[in-house]
Amino acid sequence: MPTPWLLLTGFEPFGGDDVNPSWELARHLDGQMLAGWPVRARCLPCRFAAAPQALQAALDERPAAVVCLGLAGSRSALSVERVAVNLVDARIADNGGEQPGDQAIVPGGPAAYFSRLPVKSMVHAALQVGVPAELSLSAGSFVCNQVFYALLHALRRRPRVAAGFVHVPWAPGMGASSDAAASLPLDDQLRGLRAMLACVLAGGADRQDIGGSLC
Ligand code: PCA
Repeated sequence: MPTPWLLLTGFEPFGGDDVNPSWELARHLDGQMLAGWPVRARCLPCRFAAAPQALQAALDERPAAVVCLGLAGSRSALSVERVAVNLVDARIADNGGEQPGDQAIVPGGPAAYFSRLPVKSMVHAALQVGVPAELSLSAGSFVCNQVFYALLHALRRRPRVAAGFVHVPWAPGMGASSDAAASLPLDDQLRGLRAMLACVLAGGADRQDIGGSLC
């Protein structure tokens, strides 16, 4: 039986920036052992036409758990995404110059998939180590949501593979478009992420905390 391993993805820079903290985090953990699991990191292109295929190539290597990371530049906490929607509506062009609007990711596919990660336990684990973390009900409608949806769609017949998505903030001073008010030092992000991943790899049921949000 091959050793189970964790696939951790990040994204290449986009929107004119020359760095993406999601890939900096994934790259840092590449080759490390977490809770006895080897971590393999892959960098995904920020292009609608190429990201799902790049993800599929990594899934074909049969990881036992998958956590995808992406930058959410307006957020100041690690955001564990709960739901991926079957929608692309790009506010900016991707790195290939494409800007699709109001399209299904998988025509005829389910409207949405829920994360398969223990999302409340992950938020709790990061908060326990002093790192701001939150649940999020929307991964947006750009390439991150596309990858999150494609991930859960691709794994729909592999129910034992834990899989989901975490958005990360800018680190201070990183990226031309970074907003100092919404940033978190990379070391803190890494500490919170390690705590979250340990929780994923422990494989337990999610916490039953009172949560959710009111509008
Ligand atoms: N963030 C973008 C795409 C790549 C990334 O890191 C998003 O939130 O869709």
